[in-house]
Amino acid sequence: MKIKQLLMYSGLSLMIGVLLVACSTAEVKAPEAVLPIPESKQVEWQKMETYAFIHFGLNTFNDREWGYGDTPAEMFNPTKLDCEQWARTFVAAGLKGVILTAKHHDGFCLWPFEGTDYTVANSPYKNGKGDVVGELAAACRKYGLKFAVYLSPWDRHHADYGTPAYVDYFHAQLRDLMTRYGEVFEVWFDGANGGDGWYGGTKEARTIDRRTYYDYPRIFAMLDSIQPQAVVFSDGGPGCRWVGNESGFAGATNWSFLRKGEVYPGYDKSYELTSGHADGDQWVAAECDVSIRPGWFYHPEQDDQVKTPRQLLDLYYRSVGHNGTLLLNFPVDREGLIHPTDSANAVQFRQLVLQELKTDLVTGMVPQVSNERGGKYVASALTDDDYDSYWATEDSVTAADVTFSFPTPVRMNRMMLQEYIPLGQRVKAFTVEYRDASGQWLPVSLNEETTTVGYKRLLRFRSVESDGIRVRFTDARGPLCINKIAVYDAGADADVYYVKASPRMESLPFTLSGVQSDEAKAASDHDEQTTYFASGDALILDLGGERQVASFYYLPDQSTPGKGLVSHYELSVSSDGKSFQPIKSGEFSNIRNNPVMQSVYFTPVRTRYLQMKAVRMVQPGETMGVAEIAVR
Ligand code: FUL
Repeated sequence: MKIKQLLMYSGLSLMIGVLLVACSTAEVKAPEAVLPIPESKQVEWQKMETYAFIHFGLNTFNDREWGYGDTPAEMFNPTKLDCEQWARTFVAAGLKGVILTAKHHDGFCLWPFEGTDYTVANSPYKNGKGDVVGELAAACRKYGLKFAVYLSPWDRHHADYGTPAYVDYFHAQLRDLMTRYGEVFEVWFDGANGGDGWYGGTKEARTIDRRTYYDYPRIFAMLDSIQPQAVVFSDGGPGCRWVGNESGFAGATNWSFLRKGEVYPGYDKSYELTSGHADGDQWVAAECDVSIRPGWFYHPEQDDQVKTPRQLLDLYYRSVGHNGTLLLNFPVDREGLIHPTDSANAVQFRQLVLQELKTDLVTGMVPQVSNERGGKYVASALTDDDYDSYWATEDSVTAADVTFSFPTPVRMNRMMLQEYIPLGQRVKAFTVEYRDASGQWLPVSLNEETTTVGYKRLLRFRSVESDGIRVRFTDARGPLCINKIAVYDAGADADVYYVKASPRMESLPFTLSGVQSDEAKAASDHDEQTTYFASGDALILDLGGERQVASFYYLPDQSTPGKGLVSHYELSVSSDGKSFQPIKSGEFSNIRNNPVMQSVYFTPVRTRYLQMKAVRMVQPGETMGVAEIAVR
């Protein structure tokens, strides 16, 4: 061939080549969506991944988790309140926004809502001129954080609670909150509803129909018109759902779906929410809420019980890494500040995440795939940084392998996978394997199932040193649409996972009166997984002789759902074990959803016997379950 001919020929083939590529890109259609799919605001919300919660209000000052509604507004007196300090902490901890308890169950408003006098306007804070909601909203704008609010439907202060008049009040209150402070990214409606309360001084129990009382359809319509970008949280959504526990984790299997109309606030099968409904027809992804301390509100005695950076890291893997978001609560203290231990631990947690997932060993690599749709939906899309580019399989293919090979062996122990959720959540099962020295593929060692992926799945597996790693997608609800796979080496400590700390239950020595010691053991063996079930409605602790006591501790059964949970108690003392004097009674607020250690403090008293009586159980008729008990 002459040079000229050759040039013409290669020019022609280049043109043909370019045309072919152009045609194939143009021709290959994106996979059809597999329903249900998220609204775009739900996708943007999920991309926030971690954000803060603030529990602050009268409970901060009265040492309660659920205020009864009778604490005077004058008790709200934070002397150094600084919302900018909160905002700086969140930024340093990598949190993308914050949700504030504008009103908790006690009915006290952190903004000067004119529909009630139970607000900051009647507190000493800034001589009644303060507005915590407004101050936090401004701090968020200044520091580039998103802002949102929690508004408790239950109101233990309001005289009309339980009647239609309260529903009007609640809707007006929400409208006021939604129109004063600019855009909110989320609106948080709690599931705890109805029960004892002050209710304008009547001090009674009021029940409501949790499905219908608040007229949620009207609320959602209001929010759609004035805050259309807001994602609405409740046990069942519609924007995002509760994850079914207050410990901060979702199931390894976690579908972002619910069956429409089934889950309502206070839903009794809340354990289903940890994994969602695989056959659901509504997109309602999970939000994992957890407090950095045992309680949601500040209690000084919990200053040394702040979750460690490693504990938070573990929760991150089981929330964000399990297709959920992490809503991390900070109980602001009595001065109005985030306690230094809480902020230090949150910031170090962030650093641990960044350290563990610092270097993506496969970034920019083009893996080998066993099937490819073609066009733009090719293997190279798996390792780029564009959220909207993804690898997809052909329509009929719901199982495929993705294999990464390295020139020399590398250490690997973490993996991140993301499905392209705007087109739905599809993956039902997958495995991860590495190539051993003899070229054989072996499964990596994991401590959880590899089923769903969703928005994000993070895996921790025992370190392997290998020149190959592959993901085998074995089952899906439609063709695969995967936008990211990343592989990391989290360092030399990568195989040391968090080990659950046993609860701090030091106690004066005691025996349980009338109970065989081997039977009673479960209540004081420092093992939170063993539970003693009492035969009657009371436990009598015999201290063996007169001792001074000032506090009592009760860790309820830790199984899911918890058994034998005490909701109301009475403590009494006796020197002979027969006639008892009551010293304190009250409620273990929120014990069903947050079964952490309950502490009761009382005026120090000398006694030999201390009795805890279960006045009311969460599930009437159950016998009292005690994982651990202590007295000091
Ligand atoms: C619960 C409430 O009852 C707690 O007090 C807390 O606000 C938590 C986040 O939600 O259901």
